[in-house]
Amino acid sequence: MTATTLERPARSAADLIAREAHYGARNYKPLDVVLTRGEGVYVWDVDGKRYLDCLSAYSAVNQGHCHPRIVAAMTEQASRLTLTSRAFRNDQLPAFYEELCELTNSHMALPMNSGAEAVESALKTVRKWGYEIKGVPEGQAEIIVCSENFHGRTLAIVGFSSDEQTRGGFGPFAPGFRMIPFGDAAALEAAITPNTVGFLVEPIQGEAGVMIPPAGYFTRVRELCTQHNVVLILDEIQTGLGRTGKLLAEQHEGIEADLTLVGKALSGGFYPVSAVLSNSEVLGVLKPGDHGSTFGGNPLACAVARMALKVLVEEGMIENAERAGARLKGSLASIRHPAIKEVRGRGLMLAVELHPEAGGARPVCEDLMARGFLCKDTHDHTVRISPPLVLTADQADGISEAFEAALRR
Ligand code: IF1
Repeated sequence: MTATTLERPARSAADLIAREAHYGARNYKPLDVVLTRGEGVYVWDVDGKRYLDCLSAYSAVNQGHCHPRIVAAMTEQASRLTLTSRAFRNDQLPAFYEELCELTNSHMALPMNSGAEAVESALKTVRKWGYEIKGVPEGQAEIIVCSENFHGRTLAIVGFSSDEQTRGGFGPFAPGFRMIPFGDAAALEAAITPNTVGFLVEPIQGEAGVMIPPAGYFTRVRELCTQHNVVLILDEIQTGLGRTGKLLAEQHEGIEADLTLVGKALSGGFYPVSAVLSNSEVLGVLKPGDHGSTFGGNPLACAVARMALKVLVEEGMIENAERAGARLKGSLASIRHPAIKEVRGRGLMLAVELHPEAGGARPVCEDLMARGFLCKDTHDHTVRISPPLVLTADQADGISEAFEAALRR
């Protein structure tokens, strides 16, 4: 560090924003709020103003910001052992496997870091399963995905996105993917061929605007996948770990996926931790050397994730998501305002869609920010509301009151 850097005084929000704009890649356009501290549902900006976080880092902070028990687990493990690589064993990984598999009713788990890596890992695994177990001819495996999906930012994943900005300019892309409409079981049936190895789908499409499929869709999807020997891969990276009021969103549908992907809240937002959960023998096709990651399954990640799962369950956060979510959805739905087109969602994964004439979701988010509530717009007209799962009834009421006031302005 140079002397001038050391001598720099504390910076204002405007100055921090300017430096970020100068040195950082410009792949985001965040709200102009510079956060420096968090606790539970609240975050504070550099000027000391408090906000209720209605995004939870896209559901990574389900347990609330800086949960003290996760802080303790992380700092304790950080001063003991952080990384061994998988060339050697560590004493946290077995407990992480055991606790994660028992909680989610899985046979096996594959630890990774980001959500996109978990998705990539599942895609690799189902292809290998297809060749070795299903008997698909080499190089012919097909994976079915849904339009309006969001599964991450890697090349294979953006290659099967239907969003022009997500995929545009990044080709050429990997072959072997077919796209069908979300929520349409007949389209799935029509798209399955003898070479179909997997169907990758979100239980509720998040980025698409919190889109809930028709009742019975997943029952039929499960039947079709079983009937045609297709691996059902549910991306629960956003919907999983309590967000919708159940541990996994599949429980609302009464089904079990073959592969379930979790990430985000698996660490309570402390650290990138993801996993592929296997409820069949699909993960069994991976042999030593087939797949891996320097950081996947590291002892720091495992210690953090173990505590993140423990507090989620022990502190009743999943039940609270159901309870507080029902209250918040009810109060949002009771707002009588012509701008509101629809209030939808499950648990604390909620969205308010505005009519196109209402002037867009971003101005509403900016007004909410001024009132001390941080929300994120999506697809121009939808405001997503997904606060941490420790939200109280009063805080839920505060969100809908602020939302109504923002609309009335
Ligand atoms: C960004 C969205 C949310 C995900 C599902 C996998 C991943 C994600 C269902 C990849 C990630 C994030 C990424 C974040 C924005 C965000 C997002 F608006 F883009 F769609 F949450 F709704 N599957 N979603 O939602 O996980 O590799 O990021 O750990 O800025 O790209 P990751």
